[in-house]
Amino acid sequence: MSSADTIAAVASAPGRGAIGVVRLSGDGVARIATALLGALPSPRHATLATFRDADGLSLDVGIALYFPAPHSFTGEDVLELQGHGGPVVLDLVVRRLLELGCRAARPGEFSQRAFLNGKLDIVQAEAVADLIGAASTAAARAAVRSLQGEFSARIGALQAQLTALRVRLEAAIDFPDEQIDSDADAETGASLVRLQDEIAAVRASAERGVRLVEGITVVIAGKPNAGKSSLLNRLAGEELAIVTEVPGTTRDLLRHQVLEGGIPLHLVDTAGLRAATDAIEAEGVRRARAAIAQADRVLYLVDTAAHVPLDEDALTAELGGLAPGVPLTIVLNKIDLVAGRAFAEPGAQPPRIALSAKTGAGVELLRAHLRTLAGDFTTEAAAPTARRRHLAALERARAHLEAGVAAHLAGGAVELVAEEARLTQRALSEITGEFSSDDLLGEIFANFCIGK
Ligand SMILES: Nc1nc2c(ncn2[C@@H]2O[C@H](COP(=O)(O)OP(=O)(O)OP(=O)(O)O)[C@@H](O)[C@H]2O)c(=O)[nH]1
Ligand SMILES: [Mg+2]
Repeated sequence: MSSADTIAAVASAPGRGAIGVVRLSGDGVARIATALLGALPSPRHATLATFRDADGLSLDVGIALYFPAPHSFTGEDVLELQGHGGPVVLDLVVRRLLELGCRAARPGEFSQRAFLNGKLDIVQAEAVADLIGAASTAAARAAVRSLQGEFSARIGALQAQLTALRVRLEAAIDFPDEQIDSDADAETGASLVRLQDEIAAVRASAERGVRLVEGITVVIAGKPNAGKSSLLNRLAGEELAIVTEVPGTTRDLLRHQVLEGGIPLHLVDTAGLRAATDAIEAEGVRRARAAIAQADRVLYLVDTAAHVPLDEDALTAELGGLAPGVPLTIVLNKIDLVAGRAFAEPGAQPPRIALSAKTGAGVELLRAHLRTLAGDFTTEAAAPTARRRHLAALERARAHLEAGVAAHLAGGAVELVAEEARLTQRALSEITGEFSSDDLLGEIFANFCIGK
């Protein structure tokens, strides 16, 4: 497939650099290359060339690489120019290319063309963006795995099983006179159950993949003065939040990101939970509760010095006031004031850690705990990256399959089971892009860098 529009963009990062890369793709590449360089470079050979303007004056001297279709990133004719990496010189080259009939590429347009020409599926194209945006080595490794097609292959395997199932079901619909024997029926049931398990496994892996890219949100909560802001500052390694002995110091959410074990941790300091004394504090407490409800983990701080001995019943009652089901870790703070020792009981329900945000004693135990929590999502060394979009599609696939299983178990019409199998397959094909609306595609590629 070729494209009438020839697109051009700077592919290297903005700013000054040793080398700047300009990329072109489309039908006009051969003509434009000849005009710019005086001759068409031989395919796939690095050719030293002078890039010239309309009057034949030199704009730059660099390397030209010509990749004729279909053996290129986009599948179209591609020219890559490696010149000097100054913003002005790169701009001159791009302007000359526009003069010669190129159009400025939109963000992600090269990748979009690669997708349209069957060079990449959507998951792989997204992995390209994830690799470029990776905030940690773990995320970068996972993105490469997706790029190499690992995630796509798992979806492909599910699709193949669904196709086989649908062929069997359609045959039963087409030849209704042939009595469906109980063997075939049992086989359909077994396939459905197997598919359910496998979709659940892919979903769990995708969930870890999303965590790896997005990180986990850790909300620091507790009563006023428990030492929440002190703990945030300690974990961040800088004095971000105001700390005073006045209860109710923090009123707003304060966010800071740290990397722990290669996973981004989004720390959120919150206003102390109590019956607020004024409208500002009331809003702060409302925001704190909202943050708690959405947290991947809540560190619930208790001022041990103010509770000697610790009243377990009171603590249980306090925790009962939080949103139900929030994953909690109890942090017993200010152990320096009670001459207590730092300890960690990660196996307790909920886990407990005693520390001092002020002296730093025990903070390493908390860090280790957080690393383990983040790792819970990512321990599977082979997890490829994934996105929320994929999770949503897997969820739709799961729901349709479940409906299919229910119809099958209820002895319902084969047509019903077949229809749900078709919808399951359709939801899965949205992931790799065989069945995606143009709007969705546009949205995905619009989030890419220009030149990618
Ligand atoms: N001795 C001791 N004091 C601490 C410790 N952690 C915090 N504090 C003190 O406790 C007081 C309250 O600390 P903050 O960090 O502001 O507490 P907070 O939970 O953010 O309080 P609010 O924002 O008002 O809800 C300050 O005077 C801190 O210096 C600790 O581990 N040991
Ligand atoms: Mg505070």
